[in-house]
Amino acid sequence: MPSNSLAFLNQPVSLKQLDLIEIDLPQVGEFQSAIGIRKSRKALIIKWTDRDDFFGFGECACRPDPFYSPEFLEAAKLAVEHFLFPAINGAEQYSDVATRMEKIRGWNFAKAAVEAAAHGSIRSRLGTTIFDEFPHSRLNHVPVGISMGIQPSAEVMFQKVQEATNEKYSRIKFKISPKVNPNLYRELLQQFPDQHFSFDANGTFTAKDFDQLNEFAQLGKIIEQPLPPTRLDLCLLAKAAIPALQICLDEEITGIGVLKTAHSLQVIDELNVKPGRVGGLTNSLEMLQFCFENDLPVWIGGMFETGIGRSANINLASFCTDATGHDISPSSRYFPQDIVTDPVTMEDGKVDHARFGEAEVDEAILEKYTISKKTLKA
Ligand code: OSB
Ligand code: MG
Repeated sequence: MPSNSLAFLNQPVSLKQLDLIEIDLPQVGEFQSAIGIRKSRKALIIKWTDRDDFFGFGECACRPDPFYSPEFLEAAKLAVEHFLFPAINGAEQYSDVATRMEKIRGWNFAKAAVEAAAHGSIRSRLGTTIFDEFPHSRLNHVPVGISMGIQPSAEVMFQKVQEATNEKYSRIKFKISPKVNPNLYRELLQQFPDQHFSFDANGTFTAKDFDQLNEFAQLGKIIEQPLPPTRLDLCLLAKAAIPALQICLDEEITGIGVLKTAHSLQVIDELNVKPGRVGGLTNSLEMLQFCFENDLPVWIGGMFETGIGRSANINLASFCTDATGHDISPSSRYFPQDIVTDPVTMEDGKVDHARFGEAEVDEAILEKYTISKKTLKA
């Protein structure tokens, strides 16, 4: 695996202290999916300070509840304090950070935050990143897709689609569940023949919903995580029962092993990579590598990240040269105020990876939204 042999993995690291900074960032509006309604963005920001006072930040992007993944924010804080911090304390090179965390099962979002913070401390010391070494071509301008929450009426939805199309979003993803009427979309899709559409069910369809799932599949668009995670058996049944079904996996794919399994079972047509869900930057690059080698379409998802997590997503997205769009909308779509000095903006439906991949935290703004802070001394 080439991403395993990147020289960056051997970069020395040292740790003076790890800060666990919990923030509560106001959102622009509410977002409704099958998972629930989200009104503000709670996140755990990890700051890694090395012995020469170079520092970097990482974002733990899991939800405050266990409705997307088992990991939730309060618990992730405990996992970092009681298990991840003791495990990484004494790491001597970048790859050690991920390797030492392997003995702790799960907690991928927390691990990704710690790894990203270590990565940031190296970036601030050397000015280089792991992305600089990944041997694939990159886009300078990354196309942006929009993830649209469940809307109160067909009229509102139509209007939102019109707005997103006017703003040049290159793909519109609708949140769905078995409670949503598939007929709502038939006309809508016809009215925007040049727009790319997809659906995201967040694992809400089960074996008894195959008729309804078939109706969505008949619309000819890919469906993200139609069935619950850890149910590749249901993906197999659904693929056999519904020939039109095209599956993008999100929640299911927590590691390279399950990705390879899903691929060999032919139940995955596309992969959504989120660095938090897969446990970090190194794991994300390994997955991109697998997708490129196997011609599996891949794009980068989102968890409503602040500018910190968003910058990692943008870097990863720049390698997905064939993707229609990624869930990396501009900061202003999510937050009245982001915690970075240069919040992400979109031009012509694209974000500039060189500019927004290098996020710097505005520590005064970070402090303004901090609700708790704990310092762990190495
Ligand atoms: O399923 O992709 C998802 C946000 C939180 C949890 C799960 C998901 C999402 C999104 C966010 O769809 C999309 C975005 O960040 O714009
Ligand atoms: Mg999803």
